[in-house]
Amino acid sequence: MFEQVLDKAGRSTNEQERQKRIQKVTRSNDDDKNPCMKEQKMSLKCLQDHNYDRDKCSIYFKNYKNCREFWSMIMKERNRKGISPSLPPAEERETIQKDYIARKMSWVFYLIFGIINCSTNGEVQRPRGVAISKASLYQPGKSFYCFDGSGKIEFGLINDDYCDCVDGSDEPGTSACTNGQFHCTNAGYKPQYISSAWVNDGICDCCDGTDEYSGIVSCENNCMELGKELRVQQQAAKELAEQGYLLKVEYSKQGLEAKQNKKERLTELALERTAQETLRVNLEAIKKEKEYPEKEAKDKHQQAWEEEKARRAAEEEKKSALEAFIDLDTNQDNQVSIEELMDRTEFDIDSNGTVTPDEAKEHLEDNDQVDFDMFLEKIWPNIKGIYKPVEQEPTETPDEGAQEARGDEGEPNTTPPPPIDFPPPPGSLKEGDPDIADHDEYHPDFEEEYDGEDEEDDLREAYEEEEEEEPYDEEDNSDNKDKAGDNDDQMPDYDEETQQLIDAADEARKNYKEADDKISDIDREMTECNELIDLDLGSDHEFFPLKGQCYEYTDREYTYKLCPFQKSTQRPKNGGAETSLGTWGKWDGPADNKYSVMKYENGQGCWNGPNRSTTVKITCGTTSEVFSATEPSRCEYQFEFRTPAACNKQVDTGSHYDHEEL
Ligand code: MAN
Repeated sequence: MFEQVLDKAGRSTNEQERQKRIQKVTRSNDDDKNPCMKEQKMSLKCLQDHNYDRDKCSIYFKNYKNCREFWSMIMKERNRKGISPSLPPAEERETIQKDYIARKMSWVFYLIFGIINCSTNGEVQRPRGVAISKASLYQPGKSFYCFDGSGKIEFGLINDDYCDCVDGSDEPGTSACTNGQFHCTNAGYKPQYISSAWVNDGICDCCDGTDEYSGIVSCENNCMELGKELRVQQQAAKELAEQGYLLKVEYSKQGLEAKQNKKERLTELALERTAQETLRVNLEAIKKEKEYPEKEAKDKHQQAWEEEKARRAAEEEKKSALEAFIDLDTNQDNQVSIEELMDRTEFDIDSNGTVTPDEAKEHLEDNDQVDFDMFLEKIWPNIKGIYKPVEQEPTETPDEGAQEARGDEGEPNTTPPPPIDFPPPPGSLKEGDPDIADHDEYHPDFEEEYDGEDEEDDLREAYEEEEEEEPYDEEDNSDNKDKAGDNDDQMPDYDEETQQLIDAADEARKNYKEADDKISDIDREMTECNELIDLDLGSDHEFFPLKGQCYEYTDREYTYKLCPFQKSTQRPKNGGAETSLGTWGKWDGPADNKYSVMKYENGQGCWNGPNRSTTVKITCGTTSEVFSATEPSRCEYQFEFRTPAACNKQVDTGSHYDHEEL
């Protein structure tokens, strides 16, 4: 401490003045009157040792000066209080020093007494620019060894303004070496090393001014002011850290509880899953059991429907044939003949405008005439593609009179097709069941129905009735009536028993699905639990409350967002899409401060560059917030984030600042 305000002015005094001062000092050799006797003697000894080169002893001078200032202050205080004598007797001085320290409890004063004690013990002997931690390497009267081993010189050559050591260690207090280091004690503020090349360069680098002792510039010692400012800041930081730390403790508690809860929940879920798995297996078996008869019944229903569709198609075919037959049978003798076909231009094979007998006969498969049965079987399939029905005048439809006129013989019977009546579900009818007979009539043979009933009128009536026929039994299929009316190709509803089987299978499927879904929910929750348990939320889980939160920071161009343990993003301030700046990667702080840096990786690709990534530097704060976001290198972002989670109990206020002089 004492060497911090080196007496620069003293360096310029001439030898005569210096001797006078030494004599004056020497006169004050009464221990009782001079409380700084020891400090004085040490200064004198130093001067003698260094051939009265006071530069080499400035620290002793300062030590002595500080000592005197202290006792002068004590004397003034005692005077004020009316204590006599104002200078305490020698035997009381040590107690007074200690009391003073106890009263003030200021590290500054502690520092002073530390130096005094050191000085008293005669331990402080070091050349200018040397930190006390290195003082032992500079032993007066002994050779000095360059730190890098590049040489050995006499003690007197230290700070002689000539660079002897390659590493500059012999010239800490001069600018002779460009690579040496000058130590500013900066008492009251932070000690500091500066390049020894800056010594006496006319610029005050150390706040105590010790780097400028040549006199070319006079440096103020503003260490105390700086220190005061620093201590105010430190105190504020300390208080903030203390508040933050209280929150951190709470955060840790929450984190610990959350993890513990998740562990317990995991155990519960594992048990639940086992039970649910058993249930699922049982329900799966029931489902299969119900689905088998369901499938059988549905297949049969489907098959019956296919058959019904085929029957309908055949009926349609017959209906069209009948229509054509009646149309072509112009003489209404229930035969279509060569002559009748000759009147129809569509049968003109060679398109010469005339249907020859041969052409007509060819269409009649070499017959002169055919009845309806043959027409349906042999002729219609070949001519239906070319046949063109004659537009009927909307006159009277074939009536009873016509029927009479035609007579009864040879006219096909056109009993309308029966309504569709689907069979009961497969397996539900047994031999002898009265319904079986009906069931057997399910696909009535069209031809059978016409056997022996060849009246043409019947044929025509049947045709007309057929047009009006509803395809389903109105009572039994009322629901389907509309559907069938709208779309004859739609499969009818299942019969009751099949429907019951379907309902039972549906129920079994529903139960199975519920159990299966429950297991999926359990698995999802177990994954979440494990993720939280495995997530490194700090040494005491203190970062837990940050999970699930997002923090934004807006600069001139972008709004940045940090969602801890999830992602970081960027979006243009004036609107636009969000860009991923990375997803949670890892803690990336140094080994001794792992939780001071977060890394978010693999963000959106940067054109011609890397995938975007974010480094988050974390410091202590009483609230959690991003307070800076920059892009130091293209697509590599840096956020500064403060949070109580980063506050520590042991706050480094920086007040010690390695003042080795202590
Ligand atoms: C966008 C932003 C910037 C980034 C460029 C790179 O404009 O994501 O931060 O530097 O893309 O092209």
